[in-house]
Formats: sequence, structure tokens, C-alpha cells
Amino acid sequence: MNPPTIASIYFQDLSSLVESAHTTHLQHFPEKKIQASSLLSIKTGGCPENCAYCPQSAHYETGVHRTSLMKKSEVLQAARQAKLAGASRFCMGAAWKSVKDGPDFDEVIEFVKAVREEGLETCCTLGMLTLTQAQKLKKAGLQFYNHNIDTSRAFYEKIVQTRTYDDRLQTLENVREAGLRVCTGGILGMGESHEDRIAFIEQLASMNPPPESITVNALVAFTGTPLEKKEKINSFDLVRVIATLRITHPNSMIRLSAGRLGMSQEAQFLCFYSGANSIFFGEKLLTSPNPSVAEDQKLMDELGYTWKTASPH
Ligand code: SAM
Ligand code: DTB
Ligand code: SF4
Repeated sequence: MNPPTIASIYFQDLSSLVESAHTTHLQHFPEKKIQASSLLSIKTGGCPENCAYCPQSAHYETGVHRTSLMKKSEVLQAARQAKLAGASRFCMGAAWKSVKDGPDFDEVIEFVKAVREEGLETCCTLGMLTLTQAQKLKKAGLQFYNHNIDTSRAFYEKIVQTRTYDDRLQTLENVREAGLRVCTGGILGMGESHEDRIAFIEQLASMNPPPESITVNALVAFTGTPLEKKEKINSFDLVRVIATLRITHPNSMIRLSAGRLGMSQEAQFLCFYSGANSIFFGEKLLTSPNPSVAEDQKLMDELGYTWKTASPH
């Protein structure tokens, strides 16, 4: 018999889908642990790309002010705070199209070394990377690189015109070849169809080895961006994507990422029950707010989850 297609998994009735995703989840992640990553925007706004969802694109008036690269002391202070609050991973994001060799990149290398010394797992998301740049980051002690494919290949060109889907895949290949762990995923609620969501999951499933970490963002619709009027994704649709991802990627971490402020705690629970085992935690994502640490702690206590601690490797 042929294995089930991703479409046939995705289109099952929701209770059967959630049941089988939960069974897979328990087999691979029997401990009720949630991994918490903290985000810091180390260089905000003024980005030359035109990603239709992004408040940091220079193409749109969103009220996000452009900054230069943060200072190492500020980054370290934020990392220490994140660790104290319980985060296991510290993710540094820059509104760059691609990394340019030079003083800013050299400084980011120093940030990575310093954050590692604090005993936190490290992740960066800096835009496109060459293989040599990926290798430099690896050598500095970076563990994860985040670079999202965002959606299906077909829908991608409606969302971004200043780079191609293949550009994204090339960076992911460079990241993999340098020996970094891959964090990739996308955004739901940008107007994509069910077929786009399935094609997005198929693209992730075609990666060999699979991404260690899959990030699922619900669109945060920013005023001034072309997607400002998009309606919030329906919770059942969000759960359908997470449950399908859990079945297709049994060993990957799945992060319920941006957009949690717009979700009920019941919807978040259904996402965790269906396979999500990671969140961004701390009051701020890159430019937008996130639930408070106290609120997330209360939710974890209520659900019976504890935080996953940082791994030394
Ligand atoms: N410039 C780099 C890049 O694009 O890879 C790194 C930073 S960028 C802000 C990281 C990711 O955040 C994007 O790939 C996108 O998936 C996500 N993102 C950006 N704006 C978002 C929004 N309004 N809602 C949800 N996710 C968003
Ligand atoms: C990811 O997939 N989501 C994060 C992270 N990777 C870098 C970013 C979310 C950004 C949400 C909008 C903002 O706060 O600017
Ligand atoms: Fe935003 Fe990254 Fe796109 Fe720049 S490349 S507009 S920072 S998502």
C-alpha cells in the first residue's frame, strides 16, 4: 500500500487528525516539555526586501523606526534577562536582506560567542547567507539558523517580489552544509489556500535531513503593510497545519511562533496537544508584543508542562 499523501493527512476530519498527531507526538516527545526561545531584534527596520507581511520593510509606512546594529553590552544584557526568565534559546534577528561581510557581521560573530558563554542556545536570523558566512557563524558557536520559506512556492511570489523561493532554499542549503541546525517554517493567514498550506508542508517534508525546528507564525497584520486587512487565521486551520506537520516531521521541534497574542489559550492548548512543543517567550517578538512571561508561566502550570532546559551542544 502507498503511504498516505500529505493532502490526505491534512484533509481528515479534525478529531481523527488531532488524535493521530497526538499519538505521534507522545511517541517522540513523551515528556511534557515546552522549549522557550527569546527573540531580540539586533537591527530593526529599513529592510530593502518587500515582504508583504513585514513591518520592517522599507517599502511600507508602518511606524517601525530604523536602527543601527545594537551594542554587544545591550545584547548581553537582554540575553541574561532572557535566561533569568527561563528561556533556553536566544534568537537574534536583523532586518537585512543578506549578510554583508564587514564590521557589522564581525560584531554579530562576537554576539554569538558572548551569548554562548552565557549558557544559552544560540540562533540567528539575518537574511541570506553564503556558505562561508554560515561556516563563520558555526565556528563562533552558533547552533541554529532561522530562515523561513514562508508559504508555498506558488503563493510566495504574491508575497515577496524582491527575492525568489529558490534564494531562500539556497541559503537553507548553505546553512545545512555548514553544519548548523535548520530552523525554517512560515506564516499562516496571508490569504493562502489549503493547497498552498499543503504544498508548504510538502516542501518542508522534502528536506533531507528534515529541519530540526519548524516555526509556525500566525500573521500579525501590521497597519501600513499590504496584508493589513487580512483576517486572523481560524484556530482549527492552524491546528490542522500543526497536526499535519507533527505527523510528517515526527522528530522536529514545532514552534508556535508569532500571533499568540491573538489566540485564545484554548487554541494554544490544542496546538500543543497536536504537536507544537516550542514557543517564543518574553514580552516582545521582534517589533510586536507577545504574551507576558507571567501569563505563559500560568498557562504552562495549568496545562502541566514544564520548560525544556538548554542543551550544551
Ligand atoms: N530578515 C530576515 C529574514 O527575512 O529572514 C530575518 C528577520 S524576518 C522578520 C524573520 C521572519 O519573521 C520572516 O521570515 C517571517 O516569516 C516572520 N515574520 C515577519 N513579519 C511577520 C508578521 N507580521 N507576522 C508573522 N510573522 C512574521
Ligand atoms: C519566526 O519564524 N518568527 C519570528 C522569528 N522567526 C525571527 C519573527 C516573528 C516576527 C513577528 C513580527 C514582529 O514582531 O516584528
Ligand atoms: Fe522583514 Fe526579513 Fe523580509 Fe526584511 S527580509 S522585509 S526583515 S521579513
